[in-house]
Amino acid sequence: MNSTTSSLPSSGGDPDRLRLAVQKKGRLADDTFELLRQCGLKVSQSRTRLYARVEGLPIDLLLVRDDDIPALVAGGASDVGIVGGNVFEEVRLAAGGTFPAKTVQALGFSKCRLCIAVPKEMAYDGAASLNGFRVATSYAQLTQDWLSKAQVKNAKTVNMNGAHELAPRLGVAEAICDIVSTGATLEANGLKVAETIFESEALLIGAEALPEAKMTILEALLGRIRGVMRSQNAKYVMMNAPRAAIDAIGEVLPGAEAPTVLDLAGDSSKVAIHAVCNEEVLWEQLADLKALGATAILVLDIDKMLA
Ligand code: PRT
Ligand code: ZN
Repeated sequence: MNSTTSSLPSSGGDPDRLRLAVQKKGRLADDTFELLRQCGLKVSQSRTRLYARVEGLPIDLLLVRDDDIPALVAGGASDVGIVGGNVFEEVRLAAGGTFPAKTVQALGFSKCRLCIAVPKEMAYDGAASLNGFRVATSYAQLTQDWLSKAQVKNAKTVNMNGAHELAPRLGVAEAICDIVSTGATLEANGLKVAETIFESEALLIGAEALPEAKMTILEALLGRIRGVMRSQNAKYVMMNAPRAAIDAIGEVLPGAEAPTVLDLAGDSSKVAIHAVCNEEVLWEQLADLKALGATAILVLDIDKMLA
């Protein structure tokens, strides 16, 4: 997380278009633009400018640093924004818990953990092992909050905006608190996770209240986002099966609503079963279906889904 930039755009804009603040460039940006694409929204202008128009719904994008997104939404310069839960929670805590923006929808991408890490060779034996430590981080609020809840004594945070993993070797801190994804950065720097203090994913955040026209656009956007999220997990499963096994097969199919059962031409003992499964379909479950007599089992991706 980096420090807030100086000049934020002022509020205003077209009252009939929803303003959505997104990260201009970085880890969140790619997944955010992919989500917009899957929602059928085309970003019509260059991503290097501050504003971009969206085709498909009346939405304008505000292209900014991720750290600025919570304040832009809270201050009314943007109606909604997409930001990491880690950044949103840090800013909310810094504001003392009275922050005029809320989570509208967790988006399920950019998943990561905020972790306290210590040198590998250190014998870590619970929170008390951190007593008296300096913790290098750019998440001072989340870290302090955790340290005090865990009753760690005399620990303090040292603000760093990058290269936290070097802090113990540089002698500026005994531990760090940073985002961990694969764990490769910690590993490469001789550190290990001591505590996970926050689980994060990208969030769609929004102003506490929006005018009706903008609320209508937000609901249309949310309908598409939820459709994309549902279709990412969902599979369309087809098979032929003995008529007598219909109920047993329904119990094996993960997260399936009532399956469609179709007669097969020329064989009254068998049927075709089609179902939308809302959860991952595992190889073990396919083996169970086969054991129940199912044949020609097909598992297909779903492109779009609207409930
Ligand atoms: O320029 P701007 O301020 O907009 O971007 P930024 O540099 O502040 O943020 P950026 O683009 O790096 O990350 C944006 C958001 O992505 C974060 O706030 C998190 O919500 C999320 N995210 C997901 C991550 C990671 N994964 C991640 N791995 N953010 C950072 N990391 C870094 C981490 O800081 C550490 O240096 O990756 C390293 C650890 O990764 P592993 O895989 O080695 O464990
Ligand atoms: Zn940032």
